[in-house]
Amino acid sequence: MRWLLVLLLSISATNGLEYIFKPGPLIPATKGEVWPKPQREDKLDDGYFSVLPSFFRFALSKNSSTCATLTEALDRYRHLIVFNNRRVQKIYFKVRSCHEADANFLGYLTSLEVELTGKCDDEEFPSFEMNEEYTLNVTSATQKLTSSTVWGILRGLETFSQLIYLTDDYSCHRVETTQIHDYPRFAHRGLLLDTSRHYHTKESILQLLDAMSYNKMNVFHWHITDDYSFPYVSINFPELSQKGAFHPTLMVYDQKFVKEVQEYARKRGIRVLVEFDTPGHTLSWGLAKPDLLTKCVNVPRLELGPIDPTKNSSYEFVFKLFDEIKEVFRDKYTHLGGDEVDFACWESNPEVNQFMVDRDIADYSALQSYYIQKLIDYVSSIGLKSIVWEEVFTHNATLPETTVVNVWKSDDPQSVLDQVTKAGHPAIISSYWYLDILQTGGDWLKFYNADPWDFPGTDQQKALVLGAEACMWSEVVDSNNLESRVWPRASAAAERFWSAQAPKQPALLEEVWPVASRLQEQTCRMNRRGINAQPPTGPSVCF
Ligand code: CP6
Repeated sequence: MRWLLVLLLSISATNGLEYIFKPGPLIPATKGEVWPKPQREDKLDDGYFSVLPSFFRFALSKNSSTCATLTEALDRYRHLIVFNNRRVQKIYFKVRSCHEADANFLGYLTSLEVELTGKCDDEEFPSFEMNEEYTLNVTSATQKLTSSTVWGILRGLETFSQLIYLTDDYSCHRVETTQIHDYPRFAHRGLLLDTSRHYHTKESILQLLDAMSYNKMNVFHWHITDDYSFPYVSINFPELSQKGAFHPTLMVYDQKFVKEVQEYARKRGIRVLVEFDTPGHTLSWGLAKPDLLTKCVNVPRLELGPIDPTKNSSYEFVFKLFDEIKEVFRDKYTHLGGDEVDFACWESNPEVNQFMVDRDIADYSALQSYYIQKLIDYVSSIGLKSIVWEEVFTHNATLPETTVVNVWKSDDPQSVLDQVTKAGHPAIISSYWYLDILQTGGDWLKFYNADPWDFPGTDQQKALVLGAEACMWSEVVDSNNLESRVWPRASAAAERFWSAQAPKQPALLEEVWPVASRLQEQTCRMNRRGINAQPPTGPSVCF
């Protein structure tokens, strides 16, 4: 067997980490290390506490505000601390034996004090402006988590839960003394899920949100419709999903579920950013509304194209849909799409061409801009902020400066980011984190080493980068393989989006090894919590 492994590994040893990690030691898991790495973590000494998970509780400070979001989070994390540690432990047989004899043993940690200094409002949804900063002290003097917002408390609870580890003989849980002051590097740390190419079950979407919170990601970018299906059950236009979903009742997201997703996400400090992509990627809309789409004239294999930008009825329809989106989805931002508009159909249609002549629209890019400008103006008039894919910018639409541009193409993201931010637009960058593009073991390192600030630009331009997203386009992914495709590869991106920029990106084995070991532990941790994350790097074992 072993020679077979050596043979396979030497055949595939061409690039990436499979070259570095030739057969040798297993990838170790460094326990009690936090992923993503906190901005500031100081270990003052070698002291540690023992924890008996079943006896541990959170204690709200007497000065603390409280609300259901907070108390439910405390319950959730207490549950995780108790139950995610139930794999291989002798604790049930050795409950009273974690009293260590060595000088670093500080006693049992039976509770963590939690203090929310600001207000807590269960009606409030997380927003782009939310503050996620927290302080966590576990020292002989204080054991306390403090934040001015409930969002900061959520992040701090995640960190605290990760600090608890099981000793190598599987007998006792410990927390080492530590002082953490933490906050994100980028406010927008997204994960895009495409629910049109394949249907993703409700359970797997909620599970995805759980795993996002384990990695401190805070934006669920829901690419809810596309050419292949329209699973959103619209209030104003129920026929869209009746005709456009893969199944009219089983493979849809009804209003109840859309509410549930947003509530589930809110409780975890995650925003739901919905994308109804137009004018391209809308073939599934045409199943219920054929008149909405441009008729292609003698184009081989194409009968309908993008939304017809020449008809008033198109705008009336799309505006009415966005009226509904504004009511149903609670985030201030909405993603308007605007990517990959195929011009073949517009080119073929004489009425479209006449429309352009009449209005002095010089080319099809300008026609696309004509459409999207109208949409941006409308959406802004009803109080929503717009995010668009990069073509909307590169095709020279006249955009309000506040329009956020989502850079996604991989040919030259650095120069596009430079142009977008030079023009004063906020930007989100997705180009480097395509989870659907799969290499063999260790391809997380390319996700880890790509950086949103890696473009030539002034500090002022860099400040316009709101954050970044990892993208799960679902051409070959459904609920059967979603989790293992996303995790832990998206965890690599999550650390890049949250943590401070390292002075040097790891490349050599000795630089990569500590990161790989921490990611190994994050993977094992997700496994313990019921997430089917795949082994990140190479041969390993999780407990
Ligand atoms: N679907 C939609 C896609 C992509 C985009 N939009 C896409 C294309 C190529 C790559 C990655 C993603 N599958 N609607 C572009 C934003 Cl490499």
